[in-house]
Formats: sequence, structure tokens, C-alpha cells
Amino acid sequence: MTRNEILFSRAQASIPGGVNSPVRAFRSVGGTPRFFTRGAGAYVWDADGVRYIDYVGSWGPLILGHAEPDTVAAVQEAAARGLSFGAPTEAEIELAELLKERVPSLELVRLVSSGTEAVMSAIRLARGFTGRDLIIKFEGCYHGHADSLLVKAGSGLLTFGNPSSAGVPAELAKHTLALDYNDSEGLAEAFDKHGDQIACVIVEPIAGNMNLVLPRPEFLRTMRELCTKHGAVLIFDEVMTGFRVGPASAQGLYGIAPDLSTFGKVVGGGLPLGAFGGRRDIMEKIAPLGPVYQAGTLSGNPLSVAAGLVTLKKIAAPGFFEALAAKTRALVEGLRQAAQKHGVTFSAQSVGGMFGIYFAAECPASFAEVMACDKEAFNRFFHAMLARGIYLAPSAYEAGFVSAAHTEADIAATVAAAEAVFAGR
Ligand code: KE4
Repeated sequence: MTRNEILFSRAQASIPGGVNSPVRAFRSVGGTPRFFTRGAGAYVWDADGVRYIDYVGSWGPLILGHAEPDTVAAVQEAAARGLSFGAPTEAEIELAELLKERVPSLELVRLVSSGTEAVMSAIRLARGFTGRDLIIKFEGCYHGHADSLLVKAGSGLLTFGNPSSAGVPAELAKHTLALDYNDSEGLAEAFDKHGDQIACVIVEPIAGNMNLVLPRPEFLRTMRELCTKHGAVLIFDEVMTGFRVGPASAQGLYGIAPDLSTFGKVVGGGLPLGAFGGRRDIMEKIAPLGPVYQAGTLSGNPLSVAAGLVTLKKIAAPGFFEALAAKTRALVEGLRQAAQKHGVTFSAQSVGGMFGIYFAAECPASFAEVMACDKEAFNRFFHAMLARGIYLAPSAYEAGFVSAAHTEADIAATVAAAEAVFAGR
């Protein structure tokens, strides 16, 4: 048995599925998950000492790469002054001010410890602010594991949702409407039918949890107009896209101001940190100012804030996102050409530092089109690339991430590995 297999067997004796988050268990792709021992820059090493070029980056946070020296030093320095206070610190103000400066729609912002917490709080706030219960989400979008969001489409698209997880009461799920991503007409119909009951619409402005799916131009614009017209709160869940697709996140890319936004991943630089914020009149409903309760022992934790501050400052360097986007484009273009050369049905696309690869002739623009992609072909590709030292997301329904630490040589090596796989070598 390999060391990974030994560890996986041992882990399953104490941890459900041997992992602390389901996607890590490789159940979508099969095989044994890799237990990492060390990361540096674009690379990670597993328990058998194998090095991989990493395109997961902890699912997005590590935009600077693993163990980025200045980030590590900032965390070490903060730790030496105390791990947590449960009291306000100046660094939290600095991070809030930086977030507001980078994302103009943020008038007030609150720090929490995860993306799920940020979204859960934003949903409760939207309901508290509007006094309405109904929320709209989109099939294929993932917003963390708060009950109201673990809901799939009902029997008909315009009927209330059904739980997509055990343990979510049907009485709660029925307040969530799950519509089709990129279906502006369906959204308009939902507002025609339920307009004055809708507390909020929550969307991944660029979807990254059904693999990468880009919004059609009119989709987000229609959403903004309908929310404004009906007094519903528009929430952009930018946990994944925040500071990943551009310096002002997806809202900066598309020039649309949501009423609330949620962040995670990059804003914590790899440590536990999330944030939600937006319009002052809405955020002032949050305790202790207003009636919507929200709290957290480790909210604004000094180590997470230290990592977040260094990360946000470094990605503001001139040309940072241009270089990251160019590298990511080079990756997907190289993969596309390699597949085409060997007659493999394959497509790929990228936005900023995130990318999607699909075993389908075209890039999917909806959940149904994603589900029509050849998942088994992806799984074979995943393992063939893993065997060649390339670590892709262990699921056909996840986006991939490039960091500032990936070199052109890393990209070239990845494309060469893919070409060997497509050639059947
Ligand atoms: P966390 O609670 O995992 O920090 O954030 C939840 C979340 C919220 N919103 C969006 C758009 C997200 O992508 C996520 C988390 N993304 C997944 C990756 N598909 C995290 C990986 C995992 O669940 O282990």
C-alpha cells in the first residue's frame, strides 16, 4: 500500500469518509485522495513524496501560491502577538477599508470565518431587511452548506424547491426557488409570479461550482433590473470569483453593483476568513445596530486578517491580473490545441485566474449542458494527469485555478502532459 492509501484507510476510522470536506474524498473521480505534506509556490507534495503542479490551490484561496513567504511571515508575526482576542483590532478596520476601496458597492462590510457563514448571514439579512421569506438561487450554483441553499429545483422550474440534502426541512426548502442559470426569461417569470414575496436573488456572477460557466450578458443585467423593480436584494456570491477574476471581482468585470456581496477564499489568503457587505441601509440592520442577529467567536481573526491583508495588497500590484489572466489563457489554449491535434472532443475557457475544461465540443452555458459533458472522459483524464504530476480538481464539476507562482514552464509542462494523454502515450 502507498502512504496515501495507508493514511486514507486510517482517516476513515475517525473522520466521515476520511475527509473534512466531501469533494476531497475523490468519490467523483474514484481512487485514493492524495494526503499533502507540503506546498510551495505552484507545487504540492503528497505523503509518498510525489510532487504535483497544483491547479486547485485549496479551491481558490492561494492566488499567490502555497506558503507565499510574505504571507507566512505576516501570519507568524501576528501569531506571536496573540492568536485571537474576541475583541476589535485595528487590522480588521484596515481590511474592511481595503475591501471597501477595492469593491465600491461595499459601504459596510463584516468579517466572518468562511464563505458559508458569509452567505448564510447575507441571506438572513436580506430576509430581515425586506421582511420577505422567498429566495431565488440557480441550479448548479453552490453557496456553501447553509440549509436554505441546499435546495434543488422543484418539480416544475417555477415551483418551490426540494431539499438537496437530508436534514433540510421541506418547510424551509419551500422558501427557495431554484431556477436555471442564464435563463433570463425564467427569472422574469418568477418575478411576475412571486415578485413582492422575493427577499433576494443570490447568484455566482460567474459560476464555478458546476465547472466554469459564464453569464450571458443580459442575465446579470436582467437580474439587477428585476431586483430593483421589485425591491428584492441582489446578492453576488463572490466567494470564488472575488479577487480571482479581476481586481474588483466579477462585479467590477461586468459593471453591475449588487446590493450585497459575499467573499471568502482569496480574501483570507488561505486562512479561515469570509466577508459580507454592501448597501449601508441594508447592512445597518445587522446586530448590534439592527434586528438581524449575526456573530462569531473567531470573526476577524488576527491571523486570517494578516494573511488577507498581505494577499489583497500583493494582488493590487500593477499588471498582476493581466499576467495571471494571460498565463491562464495560455493553459487553456494549450490544452485546446493538444486535444484538437489528437481529435479529442474537448473545450476549455478561462476568466482571470480561473478556468474550466470540458469533454464536450463547446463550453457549456447552462447546468444541463454541463451535465451533458463526458464525465467519464474527464475522470480518465484526471487520473492520467495525476499520474504525470498534475493535480486538477478531483471532479468534472469544479473550476481550476492558476496562481501567480505558476511559471510558463509549469504551464508548458502541463500542456505537454495533456498532449501525451490525448495521444494515448
Ligand atoms: P466555504 O464555506 O467552503 O468557505 O465557502 C462556501 C462557498 C460559497 N460560495 C461559493 C461560490 C463557493 O464556491 C463556496 C465553496 N466552494 C467550494 C469549491 N467548489 C469549496 C470546496 C469544498 O467544499 O471543500
